[in-house]
Amino acid sequence: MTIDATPSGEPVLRTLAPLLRNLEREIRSWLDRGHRYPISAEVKAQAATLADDLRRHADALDVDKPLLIIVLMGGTGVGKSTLLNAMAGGDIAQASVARPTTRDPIVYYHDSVRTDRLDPVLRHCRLVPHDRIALEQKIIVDTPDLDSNDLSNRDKLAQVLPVADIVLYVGSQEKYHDRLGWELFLQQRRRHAFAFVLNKWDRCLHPSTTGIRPDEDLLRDLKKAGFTQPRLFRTCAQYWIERATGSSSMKDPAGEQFQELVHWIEMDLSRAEIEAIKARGVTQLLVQLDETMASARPPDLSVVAESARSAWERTLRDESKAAAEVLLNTLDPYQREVEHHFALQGQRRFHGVMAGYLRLFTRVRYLTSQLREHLPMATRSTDERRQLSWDLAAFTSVCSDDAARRSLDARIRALDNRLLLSAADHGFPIDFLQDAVESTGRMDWRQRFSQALAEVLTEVEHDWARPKGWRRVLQTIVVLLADWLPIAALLAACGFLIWRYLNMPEEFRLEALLIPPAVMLAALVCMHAVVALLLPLRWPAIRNVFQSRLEASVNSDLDRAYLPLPDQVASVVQAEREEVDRVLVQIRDVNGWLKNREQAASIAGLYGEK
Ligand SMILES: Nc1nc2c(ncn2[C@@H]2O[C@H](COP(=O)(O)OP(=O)(O)OP(=O)(O)O)[C@@H](O)[C@H]2O)c(=O)[nH]1
Ligand SMILES: [Mg+2]
Repeated sequence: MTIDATPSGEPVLRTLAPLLRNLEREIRSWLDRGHRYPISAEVKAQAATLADDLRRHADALDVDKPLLIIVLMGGTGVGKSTLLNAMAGGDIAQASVARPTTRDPIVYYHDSVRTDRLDPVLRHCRLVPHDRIALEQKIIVDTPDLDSNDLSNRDKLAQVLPVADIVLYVGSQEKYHDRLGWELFLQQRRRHAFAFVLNKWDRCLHPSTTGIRPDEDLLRDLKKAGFTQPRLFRTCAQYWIERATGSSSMKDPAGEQFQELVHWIEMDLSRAEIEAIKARGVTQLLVQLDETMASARPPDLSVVAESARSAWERTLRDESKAAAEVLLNTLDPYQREVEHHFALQGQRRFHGVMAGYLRLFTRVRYLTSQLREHLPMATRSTDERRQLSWDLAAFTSVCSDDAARRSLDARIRALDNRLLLSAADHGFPIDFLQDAVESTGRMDWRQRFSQALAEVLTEVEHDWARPKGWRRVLQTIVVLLADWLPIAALLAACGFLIWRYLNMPEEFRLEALLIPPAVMLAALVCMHAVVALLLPLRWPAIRNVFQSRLEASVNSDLDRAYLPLPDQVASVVQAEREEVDRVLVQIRDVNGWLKNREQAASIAGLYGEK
């Protein structure tokens, strides 16, 4: 990575800090928002941890000279503290045969570094300053072991690990590949740069019982873990301690590389390498963030929403048919009342004698009708029209309540399930739809059905009373005839009587006065028959019209309530998907920015390839 200083001397990496802070804000506000698409607690926790890491990296980069943090990690007794002491050339960390020895992390840093610049995690450790200029930009941290029974030691290591730029994984001849340490390494290898130390090299020189030297065995395993050219240092820390104190009882072990390790830390990890490692750390963080966000990316539901919608159309059509039938069945027992009501409405078309005759006839005919007792009537009003009307809303609400009691409520609940299952069959995840469908199912369907009944009843009545086309012409003629023919018959009969009286007075009898009303009555009866024949009013005749209208009305109600749901949910999920995409684009932009500056040659071996 070419993270060289810019001509002004300012490190390019520093410009990364605001980008990372911005990304952190994005992630946090995404986490704070409610999501329709369920995001697992694990992904949320991971995203929150990564947001913390972003902040940490941003703070670490927002300086003139970034500090490289090298963390010693390994099992108890492998010689981490001895190694730090040997590098420091003094008794910095307590090292002993007691297991475990180190209880608190020790931060070995240059005295020019302001401690308030250190990551808060490090600030709370034991701080040991030094004045070695070669380690000016480097901080070495000795940590408690990762494998003793004291679990608080592991916690302390876990707190320090996130700040590590390089993890120096220390092992010894008997402990370079213990399960706990290796698992931790595998888990952390993608988050940090790794270098390896095989300490107690003096004990490694003789092949083990397996016949393979520990360093070769370790290299082989590292290769399997993706580290093809790892930085491995074979050291004998104790030898250098003893040498410094002049009490050396050990011989110079062949192939020992402690000085190479010191040289690597002091010299090879120059400013360019430090910035490259820092940048690489950011890249690794961004890759993880990318994976985490990608796993939280909601699917595109637009296509499945479309097919769920068409499947729902069919289901709702069937359901409307069934619901209309149930509602109509509740009307059937009241057919006489409905006919009566229609008859009363129909009478309004006639005037004069015919109107009076029909009123009388209807009253007699429906004498047995239970309309008045059964149904809420508005008969208390003095207004004649209202006297004839009935309370349609109350009637339909009685019917729809009855229907709901019988089966409509259960049908709606079953409908919810059918719709959800059918959506699932078309690939629409039920979880997203369940709430919306169930709350639609909980709507006041009784009231809606009652309204549909009332509307359809009014519509049918309106059409029946005011037909269109040829039926309108027929009705006008019939009504005209019915209104005038009886009067004309009466007048004709009267005229005939007068004529007879004037011409043949001797033949006139008093009973002859009954002829005109009889003729008029006959005309009324005939016209009534014609009306009944040509403008029939029977429940079975209007039931079919009523059923198809009711079906259409219920269908449009159900469609309006349910059909938009898949699209609505899909578009909410789509908006969430776009939010995630926006964050992903930002992550990839920053990563691209870093890749463009990649050089990596001198730090390649510190990273695994998988
Ligand atoms: N033979 C040999 N012994 C060593 C070497 N380095 C360290 N030791 C010894 O190993 C023992 C443990 O060393 P420490 O430095 O305390 O080990 P540690 O890894 O810090 O252990 P914890 O603090 O418990 O995690 C000490 O008695 C050291 O003298 C070495 O290179 N060769
Ligand atoms: Mg120690």
